[in-house]
Amino acid sequence: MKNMGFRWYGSNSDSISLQDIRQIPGTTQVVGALFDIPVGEVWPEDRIAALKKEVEDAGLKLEVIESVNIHDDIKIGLPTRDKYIENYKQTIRNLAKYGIKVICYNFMPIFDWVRTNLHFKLEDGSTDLAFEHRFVEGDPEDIIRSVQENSNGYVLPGWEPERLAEVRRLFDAYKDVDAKKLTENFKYFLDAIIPVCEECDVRMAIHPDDPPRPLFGLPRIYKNREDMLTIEKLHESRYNGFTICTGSLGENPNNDVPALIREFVKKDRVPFVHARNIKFMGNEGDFHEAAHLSSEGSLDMYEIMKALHDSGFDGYIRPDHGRDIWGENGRPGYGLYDRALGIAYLNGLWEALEKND
Ligand code: CS2
Ligand code: MN
Repeated sequence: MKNMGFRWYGSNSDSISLQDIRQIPGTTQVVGALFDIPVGEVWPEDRIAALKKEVEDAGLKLEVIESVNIHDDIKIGLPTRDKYIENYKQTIRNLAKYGIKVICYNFMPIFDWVRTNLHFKLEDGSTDLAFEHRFVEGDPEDIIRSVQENSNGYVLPGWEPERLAEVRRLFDAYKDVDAKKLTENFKYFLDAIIPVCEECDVRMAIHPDDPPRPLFGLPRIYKNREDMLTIEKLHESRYNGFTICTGSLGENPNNDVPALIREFVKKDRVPFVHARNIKFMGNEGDFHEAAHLSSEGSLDMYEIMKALHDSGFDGYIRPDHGRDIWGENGRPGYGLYDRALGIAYLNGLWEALEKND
């Protein structure tokens, strides 16, 4: 696929080098970010320029940013949101100057993704991330502690220690924010930034809630097709787009991921795709992540790639999380080997689909 990418955390905080990425066949894009800029602040031009140069010097491209995170004051709807929205607009303008085409972000309160085990052991001895609902019935601080203690010393995206240290204050701040209020605050944000995106030709791609269900009493607004229909109408523009994360949406067995792809790619609302497989355990929506191959999980990755192919998808795609295999002990979910295998497989499916045309 022409815009196959690989998420990278930067030379200071990733054990994987740009050269490693360059050596994965058929990989042209680095999906990057400035992870050390505190959420809400403007991303400085010189830092964006330096990241872009580093990536390009390695023979790769930087056209997708994941993520420019949204300050909680915007999601809560506090008066201070306007300042953070202005900063966000400036970050969009700065990124546009350096050729960024897509910004992946999410609108989840407090937490980004949630897993209850970062080293879930599979039969073959590999490990991956898992979610079992029985572990999220208690205190959210237990989950935070367990994620932090099990991340091999790496900071995981969305789980920055400074932010989570004030989790009690955040829960309090969200107490009057239900799904309706969160949606209104989302519209306020989109109405402000999408005109800037149109001007600068940068497409926003919201990531689904992961897992796609309310957690700890916090609302979730991108869980399924209905939510997608609501979001696209909040601000009608191809710049108000979706990241279709096959794993996150697929974690709800009622979501028909290929059908969602067909519907929203045709409407030109999908600039970015995360391709990942998961395997259900039991009947309560518990799952562990799986190798990308269809036979290893519950999602049909061929049908997913076929849906992309048939609907003329020409956006950016990356494998999402991978397992830890072959003795690798990296940032959980973000090791080199299994994600590279994922790319080889996805590119193989794509070649077959193209040749069958
Ligand atoms: C990613 C998220 O690691 C992951 O699960 O998919 O951290 C993702 O970057 C955000 O939700 C998008 O902002
Ligand atoms: Mn994802």
